[in-house]
Amino acid sequence: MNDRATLPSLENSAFFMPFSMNRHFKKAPRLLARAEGIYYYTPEGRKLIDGSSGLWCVNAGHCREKIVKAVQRQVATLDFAPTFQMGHPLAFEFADKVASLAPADLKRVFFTNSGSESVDTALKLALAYHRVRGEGHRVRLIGRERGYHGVNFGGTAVGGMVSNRKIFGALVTGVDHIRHTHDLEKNAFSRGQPRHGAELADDLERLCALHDPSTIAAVIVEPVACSGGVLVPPVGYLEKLRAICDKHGILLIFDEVITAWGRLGKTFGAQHFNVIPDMITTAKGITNGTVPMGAVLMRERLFQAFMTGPEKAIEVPHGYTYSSHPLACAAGLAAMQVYEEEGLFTRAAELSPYWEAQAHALKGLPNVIDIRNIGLIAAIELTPRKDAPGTRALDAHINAFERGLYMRAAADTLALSPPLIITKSEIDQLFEIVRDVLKSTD
Ligand code: PXG
Repeated sequence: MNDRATLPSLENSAFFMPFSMNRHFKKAPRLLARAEGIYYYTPEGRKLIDGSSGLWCVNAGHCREKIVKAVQRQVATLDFAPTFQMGHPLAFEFADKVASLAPADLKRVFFTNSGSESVDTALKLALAYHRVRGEGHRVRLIGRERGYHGVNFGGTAVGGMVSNRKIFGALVTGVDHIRHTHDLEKNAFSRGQPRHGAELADDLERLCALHDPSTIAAVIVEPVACSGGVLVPPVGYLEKLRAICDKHGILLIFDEVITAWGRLGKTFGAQHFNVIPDMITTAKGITNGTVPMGAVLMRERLFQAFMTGPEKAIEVPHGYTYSSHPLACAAGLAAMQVYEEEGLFTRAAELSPYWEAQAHALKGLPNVIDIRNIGLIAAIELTPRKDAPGTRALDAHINAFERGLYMRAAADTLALSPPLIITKSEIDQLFEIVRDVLKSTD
């Protein structure tokens, strides 16, 4: 086992790290060398609880044998196969598997390689759907403040986290945003869905009045806005959004890159909230994070709208070289098997009251101004330091790493979302570390 002294300095490394404080990190790196179950191990062999499922993706825990073996077998059998005018059986099998788990008639599946690609795919499909039906005037895309939809152009544009947008210019035209749902005054320390704020969905009516609803193609929201600070939708809010979209012929897209695959105790967040969108974007847990993959699920009428022209014409000129990559399909099929055999989505639902109780027991610790939770997600919002917003949560993240816990920080909110295989005693250990971290981060 390497120890820290023998590791080379990373200060001049060529690696331009994504979404990272490159210079700060490289001076004192936090490296992970190995993983198993709910644990990461550092190069020095120190064990950490993975409190964030990697980046909200390793829902069945790390290095699961079934998934590892499936990928190993696949890479030695069919390493790559095109799916432009060609195919390989696993792509069809996996699409059918995903469709079989989807709500209502969201039974058609377009594969991508990430959440960002899923989002941009869904936005393009929304525009194209209206266009092929003779409603090419529907060109506007509506996102929500504090939303996160990945980093491609469309997703950045409909995204609503200012810090992720402002240095990238004008992005995409014809985009607007409804208000976010965060309301500390009315909803602080809510357990599960907050009671106040369903009426915030009416902000979509404001944009319909402003732009004329016949110019709006789609609204995209995360059922739970995770990267923006774990903003759980108020009771009745998603239902209202659905009703307003229906009234005006606007497509509703749920970005379920995080909320799918058991995170809320069901396959999809749409099933948890019992609100059916027209498209679902997903990624991450679709392969348990093992191989990059994403997908867009759409309702039958959307798919059929494209299946109209001559058979010897490409229906939608869109797709990626690696759409339905054989390794991703193999990993995805194996991941679904693990999820099902171990009943992990039900397990998450059953654990969530315990998870909620342990999270809310942190109330009263220094600087804690809100605790939010849903499914196996919890967030702890801290008072920002005067003139240095975000640094308190960053320090807590580093402090936690030193104490044996990996957890994400977004602005001044700490976000926890462990693998769904976590046990009650491991939940206790996790929150014990969070407690120590909060007590020792000033
Ligand atoms: N949509 C949503 C809702 C997401 O959460 C993406 C799209 C983009 O997915 P890709 O696979 O392109 O990264 C995401 C990604 C965090 C964190 O800790 C969240 C994400 C990614 C990395 C970190 O909040 N979400």
